[in-house]
Amino acid sequence: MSAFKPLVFSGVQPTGNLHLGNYLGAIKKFVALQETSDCIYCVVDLHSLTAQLVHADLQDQTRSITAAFLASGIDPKKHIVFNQSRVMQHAELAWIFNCVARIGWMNRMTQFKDKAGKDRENASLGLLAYPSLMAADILLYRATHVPVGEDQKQHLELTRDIAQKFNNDFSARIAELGVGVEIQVGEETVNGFFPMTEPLIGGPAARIMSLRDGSKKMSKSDPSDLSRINLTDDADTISKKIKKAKTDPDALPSEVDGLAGRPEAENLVGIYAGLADIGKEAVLGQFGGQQFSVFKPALADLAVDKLAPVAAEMRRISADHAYVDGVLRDGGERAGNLAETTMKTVRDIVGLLQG
Ligand code: AQP
Repeated sequence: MSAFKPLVFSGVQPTGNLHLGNYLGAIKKFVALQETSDCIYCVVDLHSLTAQLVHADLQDQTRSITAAFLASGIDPKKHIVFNQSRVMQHAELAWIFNCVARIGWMNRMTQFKDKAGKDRENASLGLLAYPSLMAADILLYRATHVPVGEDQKQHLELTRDIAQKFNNDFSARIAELGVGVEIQVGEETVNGFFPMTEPLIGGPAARIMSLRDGSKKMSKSDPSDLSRINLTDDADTISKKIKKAKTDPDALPSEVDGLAGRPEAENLVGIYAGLADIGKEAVLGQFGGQQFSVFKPALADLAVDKLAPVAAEMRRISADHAYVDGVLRDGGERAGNLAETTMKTVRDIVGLLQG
């Protein structure tokens, strides 16, 4: 009996231009984790169908997210980069998890409530079952760690609930087949097939907010383009958006506590910290007591400095369809082999006839 092998998995939807929130909250962490762990990074194209079923540029958006991964420094040879729909086992395991998870669990998800709005009865079944597919993405590789932004915390908790219920419901069969691993669940040690995956959330940029409203997260679907910095924005656009970002009239405080109740100021300080790889304290150590007329140009320069090389590399890689498609094909084959190994055992555990 051995502990689960450490493995990182995460995904990004091809639903539009990537923004600074996606970059700082997720992709920068993906890049850093490559140094210490085996990583699988996925463009979750099946998930994107929950937002928009008829999608003329899905293929190009899939290539563009892949290009963002590669331009940011993800190494597709040492790790795995692929698009979800190439590995059909994601949908197969999601179906089994649909039968494990409870409708009440899905109904409680804040992302479902936000995205379905008032007319929940008219939302797609896919939108409701989104977290079940996400659990399948992660558990298909028995991933132990998932770097995500704070908005995904609840979905990660649900992934653990699904893993735990599967492990419980099939505990006798898992023991009979001898495919379990000892897992610590609270005080208890249980013998399970799926790990209790840990979310990796944190740092100053775990939740980047809209530049127009410090109470709303920066999002691809915000109708105002001024609310976000897209990875593809040019230097002038980045500077203009930061100049127009909502702030309050006071100078920056010298201590992090002084940001309480000042969401827009806190957001801009968090963005600076995330881009510069320092803490908010260090940013305030440098800019405490200064007005936004001083801080905003410094933030704009830093953002241009950090994002322009990524944007240029993204444009170069996106244009090379043969290269991007080759990376996804190769990653899909490697992911598919790992996925099939898991699914053979899952089918045995559930009792499906195969072979
Ligand atoms: N504002 C954010 N701050 C920090 N992290 C964020 N993420 C998203 N927004 C922020 C993280 O980016 C990763 C990929 O996100 P996604 O595209 O798969 O899903 P999403 O959360 O639906 O992204 P958007 O841009 O906010 O899209 P819409 O507008 O559709 O809601 C995830 O790790 C996410 O946490």
